Amino acid sequence: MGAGFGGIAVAAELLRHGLDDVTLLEAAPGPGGTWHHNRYPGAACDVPSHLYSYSFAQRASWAHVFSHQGEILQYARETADALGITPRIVTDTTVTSCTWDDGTRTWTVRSRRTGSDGPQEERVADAVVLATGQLDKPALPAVEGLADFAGRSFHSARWDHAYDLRGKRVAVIGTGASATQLVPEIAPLVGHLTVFQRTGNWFLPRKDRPMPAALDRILRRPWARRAWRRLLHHVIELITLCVRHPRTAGRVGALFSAAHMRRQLPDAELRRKAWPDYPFGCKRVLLSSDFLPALRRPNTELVTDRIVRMTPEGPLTEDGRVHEVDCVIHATGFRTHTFMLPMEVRGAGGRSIEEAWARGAQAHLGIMVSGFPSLFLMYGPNTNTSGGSILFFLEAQAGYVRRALHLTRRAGAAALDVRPQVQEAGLNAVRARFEGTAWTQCSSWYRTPDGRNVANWPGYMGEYAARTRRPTPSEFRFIGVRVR
Ligand code: N01
Repeated sequence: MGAGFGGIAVAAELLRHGLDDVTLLEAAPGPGGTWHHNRYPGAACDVPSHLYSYSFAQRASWAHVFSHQGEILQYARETADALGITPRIVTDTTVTSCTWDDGTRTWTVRSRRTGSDGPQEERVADAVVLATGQLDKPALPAVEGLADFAGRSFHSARWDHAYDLRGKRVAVIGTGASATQLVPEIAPLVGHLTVFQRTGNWFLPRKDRPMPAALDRILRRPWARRAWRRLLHHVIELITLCVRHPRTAGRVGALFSAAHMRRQLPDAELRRKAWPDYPFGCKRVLLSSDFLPALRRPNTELVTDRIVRMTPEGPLTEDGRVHEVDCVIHATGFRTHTFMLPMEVRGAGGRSIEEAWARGAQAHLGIMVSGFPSLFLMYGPNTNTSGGSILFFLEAQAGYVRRALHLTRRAGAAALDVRPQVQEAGLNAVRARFEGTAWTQCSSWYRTPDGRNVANWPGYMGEYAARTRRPTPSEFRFIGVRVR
């Protein structure tokens, strides 16, 4: 399920290893996942393109050091085409349920045309992979009276390109990674821009520039690309080093970030308002060299008073001010702890994933949930990264899925299920590894209201690759006898 980068990664891995009866069901009209949906002005990747790309489908050349949304979407499409995945993608198809049958030892996948309540289609599968992402369901701010607003409003991930922002009074709610990219783009167009910030952020420099010609020439050589990727990999792991060691490396990261922010915010009052009040790396560190300068524009105001209600004219803040605007843009992130839900997923004995996740989303290595045989998650619980490339994690997961399916074949079984004690032990290790890290020191989309981090991998990318490289037969219960 899903033909974003996760679905494409797993399909590529399976096809490459001769598991070729693969179908991808995609709710959107085309592949690309988050890069299909997020088309706000300035949408780009803050991970350098040579790392934010598959190791098995390296591009000879990228137009920018940090690619823009259009080029990344194009890359996803081109990869799916080149590897024979595109004809296997069934678009406009929303999966409503996946049900395990204890008798036939197969999954029944029900779906219907996206947006319709018409008849359901049914498919039977030996294994299912849920590659629906962590950041697919836009979240609106929990502000009373949102529907009362009389102007235009939309979410950053569902940008209304038909709405002309030129000369308008615009409010942007939120100052996360999406807002950071879109604010500098729209600020010069709009009449007035009000940016509502609940919490300040740490910033590191990121210049949006075309790929330097000399570097591009060098990187056209495969060996140079491999070396460059390796270098980027290690440089980017420094962010995780800072998060893992807030008292040492984290302090250095904070000093570096503070110097960048001070340079960009010479005005003491604006600097005070924008400054974060939590340790470096607790929330995602934002890579931008143009967001803070955009706040200094004469037509831009940063508001840090809390929004208490939405009125027909615009947001009302706690100081009693109504900020009259024509348009409200919700750059307020995603509902992140629900993963594939509201899809109905029922495993052995008819147990639902909600029951299995009554204490919060959890999965062995973020990939397998005990009691749900031959069901795999891509970008599942505890596999997000604060600094690295998600594509690196997706490739590790794709490899794990393929190896698990091969183990099943080799065992002559119909399916495999991770043992509950293996999942529990892995989860305890993951939880223990968060202790003492910056992630535990503020609230963020990574954490549940009771403070558990269900989104992030607590270590380095390399550790995750090592942990997922060899699924061992003793970790699983093999079920039934293979008949096909
Ligand atoms: O969402 P977010 P995002 N009043 O949840 C604020 C990935 N990504 O779409 O910090 C005022 O980070 C909220 O405030 P607070 C990346 O993994 C990657 O920006 O909760 N503000 C926050 O500022 C990222 O982490 C790229 O106090 C309110 C903002 O809304 C993830 O997507 C680019 C509010 C939400 O920030 C999500 O990023 C973009 C309220 N009532 C995104 N409610 C790359 O470049 C919420 N907020 C790869």
